[in-house]
Amino acid sequence: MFQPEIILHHYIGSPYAEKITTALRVKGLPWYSVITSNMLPRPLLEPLTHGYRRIPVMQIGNNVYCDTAVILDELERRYPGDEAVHVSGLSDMVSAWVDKLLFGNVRDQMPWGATPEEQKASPLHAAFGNAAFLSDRSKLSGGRPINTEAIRKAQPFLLDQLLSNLDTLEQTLQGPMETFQRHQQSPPPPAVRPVEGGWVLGTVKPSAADISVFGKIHWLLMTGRAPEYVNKTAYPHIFAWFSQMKAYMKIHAHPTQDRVKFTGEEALEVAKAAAARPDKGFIPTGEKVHAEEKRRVGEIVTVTPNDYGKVPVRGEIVEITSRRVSIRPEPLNSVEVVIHFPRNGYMIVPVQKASL
Ligand SMILES: N[C@@H](CCC(=O)N[C@@H](CS)C(=O)NCC(=O)O)C(=O)O
Repeated sequence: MFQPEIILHHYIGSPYAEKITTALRVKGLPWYSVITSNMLPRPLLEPLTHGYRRIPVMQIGNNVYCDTAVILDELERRYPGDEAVHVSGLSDMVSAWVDKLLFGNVRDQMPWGATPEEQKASPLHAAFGNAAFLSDRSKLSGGRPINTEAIRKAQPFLLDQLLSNLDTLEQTLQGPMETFQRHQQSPPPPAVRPVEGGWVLGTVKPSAADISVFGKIHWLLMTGRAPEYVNKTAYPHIFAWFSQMKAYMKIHAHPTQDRVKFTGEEALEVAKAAAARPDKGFIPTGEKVHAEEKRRVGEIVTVTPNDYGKVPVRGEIVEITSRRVSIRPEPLNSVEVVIHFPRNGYMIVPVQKASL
């Protein structure tokens, strides 16, 4: 059987991982799925990520892609397809709104501190009631203990912010959905480009904007509390769009190699084999770098997320472009990798060569 190139390290219930599984299904790509723990430690992932602790992580050979932004970019670069998933800068702007605002709104409505009785409802409830998971998430966001009682008390008030952003989404989808429904009733003449679906940016096929929004709405619906405030009556266009996304993925997902199970050990073997190739498994993209760029290939740096999970990853720059930085760390357990990060949201700081 043909072996998928893409390996996704993820766990079920991660809204960011859901963004990538959605992208793979929209694009109909075959992929291996390595299920990780939903908290640290992840000993089999560490030789690939060198301290970067967030999920998902995509691996192709010994190239390791950290953060959904660079993962989506790389999927589009390697597997462009007939309709770009990216729609100029607009889909990036929508994704930023989703990841910063909508993500926070939905996270605030999670079943924080679920009681043993509530934990029976779903794996999501079990995680949010698990003391070890809560302590892991407190470390992720800087070490302050998470006061689940205070969050639960604030939830009704935080909900107003979620609803306000869902209203924005509903309004955004109204135009594209109505155009789609009109075209279904009376199709446009063949000379006019067909409108297949009413997607967030009014595109013919789902764009990165749809892919980003889908993960967070799916996460929200997993809480099970959603019907109280998110339902078809209040948000008809969001619900119609959500069903349409699910139907689209059902039709377009790779028919036989969607989510082929793989182990962490097998993934490490793939990385080692790729590093043994003459090009050491890495070919630069050759893409543009900003004219004012200060960092250079060959420099030793640390790359650290700006927001949370701020663990620096140290290595030598092998490529730097306007959108990504790629570094080669000192191998861990003899696994030579190149790690790619997006520029946006990550700080690149030079370190003394002598101290590497
Ligand atoms: N900006 C990152 C955020 C990823 C993120 O926050 N992932 C969550 C899971 S949904 C996470 O890693 N939580 C901590 C962990 O799993 O260790 C991305 O787009 O990939």
